[in-house]
Amino acid sequence: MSVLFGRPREQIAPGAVHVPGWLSEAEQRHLVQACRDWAKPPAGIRHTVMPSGGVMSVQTVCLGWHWVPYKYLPTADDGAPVKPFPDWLAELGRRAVTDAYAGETACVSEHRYRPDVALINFYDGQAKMGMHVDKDERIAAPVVSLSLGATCVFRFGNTAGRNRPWQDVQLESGDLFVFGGESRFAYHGVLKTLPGTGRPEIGLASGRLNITLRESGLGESGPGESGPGESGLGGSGA
Ligand code: MD3
Ligand code: FE
Repeated sequence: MSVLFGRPREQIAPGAVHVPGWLSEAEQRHLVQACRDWAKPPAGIRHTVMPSGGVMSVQTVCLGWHWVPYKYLPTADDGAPVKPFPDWLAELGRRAVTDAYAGETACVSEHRYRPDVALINFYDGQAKMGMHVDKDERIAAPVVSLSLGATCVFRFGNTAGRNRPWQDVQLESGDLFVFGGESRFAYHGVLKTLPGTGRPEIGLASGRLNITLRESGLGESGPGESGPGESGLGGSGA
């Protein structure tokens, strides 16, 4: 019954798979509580400042590595070490990739997904994210996106540029989206969140959280033991 009326699992482009309602309500509650803990200082949630001096309307907290445009750092803006990326979150990411690509041999079926960075974005009623490509990771592993709370209008574009063609997709609380293969370096953005779609039952009466899981390609041991300075890849090399 529910499959007739619910939103079906859909591949919107090669490697870009939307799985509506992937997270149970209990999993969503657990993730919202975890995000509240991660948001606390030190190395807490903040508005990212762009090189232009512009300030993103979204608020972001990072796990594993700290993202600033356009690189990953071992410490946050306040100088504190980035919070660790927990094993249970990596396991959730692996399950997400396996489920999204179930029945398909392409992309990453043989590959053992090992995310080491999470970017957690909070959208208030006004926040949005312009069209962009995520290319600060050094490997092309998929990005896993988990949506919590208010519904948003997500725009998935193309790899050639920030203009048409694009597809607008509503992302609701509990939805999974995996972006791999040909879709990994496509332009995308968030146009708006929809008023009145908060989810008090998961602890998010207003606003939207999006968790993205990524593989940085910066090395196995994380910033604590082997930061960008030792990888031979980061910094100016001077
Ligand atoms: C497609 N976040 O954090 S999630 C981001 O809802 C970001 O907060 C949006 O774009 C959000 O960079 C969209 C969906 C998403 C995330 C990463 C992608 C789509 C992607 C990377 C490559 C292609
Ligand atoms: Fe993105």
